[in-house]
Amino acid sequence: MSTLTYEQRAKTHPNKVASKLLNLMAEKKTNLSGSLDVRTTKELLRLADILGPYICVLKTHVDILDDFSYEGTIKPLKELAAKHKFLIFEDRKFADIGNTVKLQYSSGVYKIVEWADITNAHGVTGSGIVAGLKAAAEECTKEPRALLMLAELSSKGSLAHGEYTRGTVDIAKSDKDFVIGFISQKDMGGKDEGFDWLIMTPGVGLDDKGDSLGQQYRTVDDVVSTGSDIIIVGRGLFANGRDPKVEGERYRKAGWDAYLKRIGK
Ligand code: S5P
Repeated sequence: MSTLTYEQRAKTHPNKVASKLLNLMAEKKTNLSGSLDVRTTKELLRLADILGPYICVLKTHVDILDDFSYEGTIKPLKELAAKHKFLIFEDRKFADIGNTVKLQYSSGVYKIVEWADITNAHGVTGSGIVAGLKAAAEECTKEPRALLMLAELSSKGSLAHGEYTRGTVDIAKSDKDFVIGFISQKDMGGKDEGFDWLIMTPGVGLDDKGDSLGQQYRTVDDVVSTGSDIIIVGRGLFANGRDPKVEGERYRKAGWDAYLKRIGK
């Protein structure tokens, strides 16, 4: 697990999205990613504007929105990203052969490659998935793009452990520039081979242990102490009448304090 500061890591990271992200984390003093699984663009933009000052990454599932459009949803979201300085991560969880994910990433209703700084993929189909997504990123946009591999999952009974996780880490090694890290619950190593993977961890909650559909929550201190660089928090920030402004600052501070502890400051 990295004990370097985010600024130090920004200087040497081979991927432009990752170094931009590490720099803005240091500048805003936040390693919090807000996961906004809501059904309307209005609610997405409302929460993005309130949580913007506290987050480094806004994680979307645009296929949940009833009223998605590029003009109505993405354009104003991009404006908020510029205003508050956060990156956009579409949690698409690609899981098909290279040629299919290349099309899924670049075409259809969502055209994710055109607007999401970061997306993610499962390793189940093999390393062609990385090559396919990278081909779309190179052919369809001039903007830098980055990929996270799903190495472990937070949900009860997940099959992503042991050999599967190790195989996914091997797939990540196939592209040092495009794959910037993992969705996982802990550090995935790689330092001795020259990789500086970012670990982004969902299933984080300070008030609940889980939900009725298999989600499991760990505390901020717990996940950061096992290697998480960025904590992903969804319902902990805005569900059950929670005040997103209050919870945004609470999780930001908890994440930042845990990071300072890890780097020994
Ligand atoms: O292992 C995982 C991976 C992901 S990306 N577990 C997860 O929960 N996620 C996502 O993180 C999930 O799709 C959801 O968008 C978010 C967690 O939301 P919360 O409301 O439970 O914090």
